[in-house]
Amino acid sequence: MYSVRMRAARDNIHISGAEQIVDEKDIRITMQSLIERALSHERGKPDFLSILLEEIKTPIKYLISLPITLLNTENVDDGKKVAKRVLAYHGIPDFCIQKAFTLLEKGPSNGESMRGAILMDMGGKRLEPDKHRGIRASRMDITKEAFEELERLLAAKGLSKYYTHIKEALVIATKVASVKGSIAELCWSDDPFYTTGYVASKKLGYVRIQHLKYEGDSRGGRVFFVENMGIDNTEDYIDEIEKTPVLINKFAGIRETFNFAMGE
Ligand code: WAQ
Ligand code: MG
Repeated sequence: MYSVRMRAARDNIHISGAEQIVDEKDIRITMQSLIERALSHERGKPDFLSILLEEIKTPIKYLISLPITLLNTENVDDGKKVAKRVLAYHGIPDFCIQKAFTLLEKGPSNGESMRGAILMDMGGKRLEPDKHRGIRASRMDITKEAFEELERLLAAKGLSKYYTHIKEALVIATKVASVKGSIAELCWSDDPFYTTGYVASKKLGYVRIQHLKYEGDSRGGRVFFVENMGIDNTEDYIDEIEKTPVLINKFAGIRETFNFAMGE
């Protein structure tokens, strides 16, 4: 199988990135669709586009997706409050949560988006070696069968419009949650009109939260909250997030809760 990865930027500012794991026969069509995406992104036209093909030579790790929980919040205030409570439920200190929100709200790379994620330990320390690039979860995808199941259940909830965003976010969140050292992930999009985000973890699954930012805001990002770790373990952690190939071959389903019990 092959890993196909795309990223696009303008003036060295991240516009979009996406990737798939495909059979040899699907290489061309996959590259074409990724190029099309890069050239028609709502964040703007790239002046740099990279597309990369690599045969996967290490064993693929197969995972069941995190289950999705839908939280319907009223507005941004409400959405952020809920996201903070879900993070706090994991034992993440308040000052770390606050720092993560401030970073994403301001644009984590000098007011702009990073290509990858912030890595934050429980002392609030940022562990990513390059604070402009961040840590990029990579070499992962979902099988056709699992995706069809996801599609079917999303359609039943009236969420068909959001297939692509949800699929890709669920794939990243599932991979990140599976890596030893991960506590939880916070994410909202840098696409100006995509205001839904999530908190995800092994413990609670993928908690989808509407309204994590205002429409028109092109600041967003990801924070991977991790246990405190030494330099060697940080290197191993980053290596696994970025390099171990992962395929999700089963979708774990969707739950709907309005009254999320968070142990208060
Ligand atoms: N690994 C690490 N960080 C990444 C990756 C990756 N593979 N891809 C993107 N990021 C970071 C980067 O800083 C982006 O600026 C930021 O995340 C947002 O990326 O409806 O669309 O692709 O349930 O804009 C979540 C909600 C949508 C989906 C997330 O993120 C839903 C989204 P985007
Ligand atoms: Mg984006």
